[in-house]
Amino acid sequence: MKRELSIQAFKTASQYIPGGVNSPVRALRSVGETPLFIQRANKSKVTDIDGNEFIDFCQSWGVFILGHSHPQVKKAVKKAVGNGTSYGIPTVQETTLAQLVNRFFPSMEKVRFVSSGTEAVMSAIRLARGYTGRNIIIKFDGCYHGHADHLLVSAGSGVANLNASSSSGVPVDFTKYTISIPYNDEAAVRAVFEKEGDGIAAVIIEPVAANMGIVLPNDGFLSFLRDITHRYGSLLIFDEVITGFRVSLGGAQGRFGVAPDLTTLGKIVGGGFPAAAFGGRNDIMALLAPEGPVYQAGTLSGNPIAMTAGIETIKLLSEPSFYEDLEKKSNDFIEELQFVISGKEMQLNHIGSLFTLFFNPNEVHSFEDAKQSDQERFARFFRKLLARNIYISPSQFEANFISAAHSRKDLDYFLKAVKKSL
Ligand code: KE4
Repeated sequence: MKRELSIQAFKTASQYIPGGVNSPVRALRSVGETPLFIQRANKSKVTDIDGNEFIDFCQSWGVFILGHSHPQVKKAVKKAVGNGTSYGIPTVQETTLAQLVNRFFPSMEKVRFVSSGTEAVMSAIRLARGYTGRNIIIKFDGCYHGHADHLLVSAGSGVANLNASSSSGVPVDFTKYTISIPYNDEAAVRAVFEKEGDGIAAVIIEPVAANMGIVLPNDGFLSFLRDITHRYGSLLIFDEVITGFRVSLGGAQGRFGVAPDLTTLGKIVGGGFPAAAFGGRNDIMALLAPEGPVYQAGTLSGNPIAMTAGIETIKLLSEPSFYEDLEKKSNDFIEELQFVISGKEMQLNHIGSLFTLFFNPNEVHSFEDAKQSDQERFARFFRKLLARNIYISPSQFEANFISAAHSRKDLDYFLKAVKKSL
């Protein structure tokens, strides 16, 4: 496979951009590869600057549930750009997208848009602390909630590949109010509440963990968190940056029937543009400036082009049978993939159109379990798939995404390539 132009581009990029990338996981260090430099993307495929085409299961980290470059989204965005791209003055598009979010996430009685998932989570946590007057935040090992200082503790995703449990450059004091405990561990949650309960501002969780690879909540775990936070007057925050509009039109809270006090959204909600959101109960959101004393702001928040992309995307997702069809296609594919990996000392964790292949003989229900996986085997597997024109998410601690644009042919080709690569 000809890769010269990407290799050259990476060398040049590395002279001007740390690690040659604008987000660490793109550097493909954990899989021992040189990053692709992408020319264009369409439907299920990305094409690099050497002209190689790949079936893409990373999908800009879960943004493109419709597939890349959907014509209806593209058309609306092109039209919107004709009117200018940012005003720093309100537009009705922001209200329209807020109404759509509220319709499908009724727990989000009020919504505020920001430009990244990190910003959404950082703001939701400040709000939870402002509302409760408490400081402690409970998170779960292996969950990743963006790169705000106080959340880089036992985090997943790219942090999982750092040798420290969190990032350097974060003063110890900044993380003293962050307690990270094992995912799915009810006893650990109970113990922390018994000890610190009335000092706990919020529990934040990825209701389906996707940043240690996919790890599902044990039956009843989410409603357990709902009950215990109610009991102690703490808030429950669902970080649905990945699961929002992914595992159902109403996200994980819609699929599992557990309503948090605050929710963060990202990826799909911006339709491929830098936009994310946080929202929740009226009485909590009322504390946000300019109404209340909790400050939060952003020059490009609610950007009209991003809002347009989000609106068009959600309109398409809310068409009847979209999720039913995607779930059916995904389940058939998962069943066949399960068969392909049987006897290979691997685990396949999945829900809806999300899946992770763990190189691990044992089941994976926590970050500790995930970290037992054989990352070297994963790296070899990644490189073999890449050589067969398949791009999966480049880390054992990430999720893969099936979109409406992945054809039966794409999925069959993937299954054959997995069989050969194993
Ligand atoms: P961003 O700031 O990267 O937009 O969102 C942070 C974030 C928050 N919450 C969850 C559940 C997330 O998954 C993320 C970001 N996801 C990673 C991929 N697992 C982004 C990829 C990257 O870091 O380049």
